[in-house]
Amino acid sequence: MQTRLHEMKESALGQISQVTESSQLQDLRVKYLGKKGELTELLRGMGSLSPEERPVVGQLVNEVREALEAAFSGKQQAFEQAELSAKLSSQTVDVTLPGRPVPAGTMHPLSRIIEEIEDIFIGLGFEVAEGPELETDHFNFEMLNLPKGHPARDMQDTFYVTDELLMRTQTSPVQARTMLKKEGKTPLKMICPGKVYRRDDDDATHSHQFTQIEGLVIDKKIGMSDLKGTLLTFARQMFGENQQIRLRPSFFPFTEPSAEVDLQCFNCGGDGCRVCKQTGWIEILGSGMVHPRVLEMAGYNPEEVSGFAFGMGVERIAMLKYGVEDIRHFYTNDVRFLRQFNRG
Ligand code: 2U9
Repeated sequence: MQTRLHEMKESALGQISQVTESSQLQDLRVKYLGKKGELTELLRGMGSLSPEERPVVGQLVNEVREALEAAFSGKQQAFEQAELSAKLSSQTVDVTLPGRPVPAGTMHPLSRIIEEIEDIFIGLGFEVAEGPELETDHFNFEMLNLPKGHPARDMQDTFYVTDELLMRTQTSPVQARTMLKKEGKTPLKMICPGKVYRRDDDDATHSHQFTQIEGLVIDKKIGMSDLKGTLLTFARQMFGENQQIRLRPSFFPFTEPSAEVDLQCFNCGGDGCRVCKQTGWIEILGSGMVHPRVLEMAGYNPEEVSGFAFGMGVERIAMLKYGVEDIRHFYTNDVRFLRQFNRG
């Protein structure tokens, strides 16, 4: 039996050293060490040995098993090492190859205009504030002197979510919230940019969702002259140093008096053309002195302080500045349109 064990060991080690594939190695392992393998079969024959022989043969069986296990795992490791080396050499990275260009995105024209307008007003000492797009009826309407039943808050114009919640129709509720937070303190100089929503049919100049920037100044002795000076400075920084503006009487429930602000036509210089519809002037924003009721509701004393406010549609400003003829270009993300705003 001992001779057979020695022979088996020699033959197995010889075969293991000859193996060239991992699957052959697996077959050999089954052949010698498997449940029905040769070594296991030999062990079964141990019952016929004498008590003196048994421990000697038992030890020899263990030695043979260990020798075979070591040979199998040595060979297995060699296979794995060879496989890894082959993989590494086939996947070598050529660091001298030129990189693939990653196309950079461009800033959206509306974001650019918002930043430009913000920069102008920050330069004049204004702060920038933002607020929720889903608003309460109270902040969107009541606080702005638009009581229930007022024609300007017609159901047709507003996306209601519940009886009390709606998509804001203007950014003014942000100003109302800020005024309450300031608890009547002055000065207050702020602008708020953001999305607003109105029930409207979309066409070349209307969109059910658009971007507004509104501004508000409250302090002692604020007058129409402050309003005009501020908006003239804005118009000149935005559209060019020699621009002229004019104020036209208007009406808004939250300002009294109210004025629409026109810019002298930059296309014809005021002579009248297609751009200004032959009037020489182009409307760019709405404005007015904050209504005493609005000041009062938001915690300011209209006997002691006064303020002016204004509002503009960012898309309208962008369309005028860049000569865009359809507001829908801003929302459809055609890269041929968007790329034109980031040259150089
Ligand atoms: C408070 C008080 C007053 C904001 C104002 C306008 C005039 C205005 C329109 C311009 C084009 C809206 O985007 S648009 O359709 N806005 O004409 N907005 S005064 O007045 C306020 C705001 C907040 C507390």
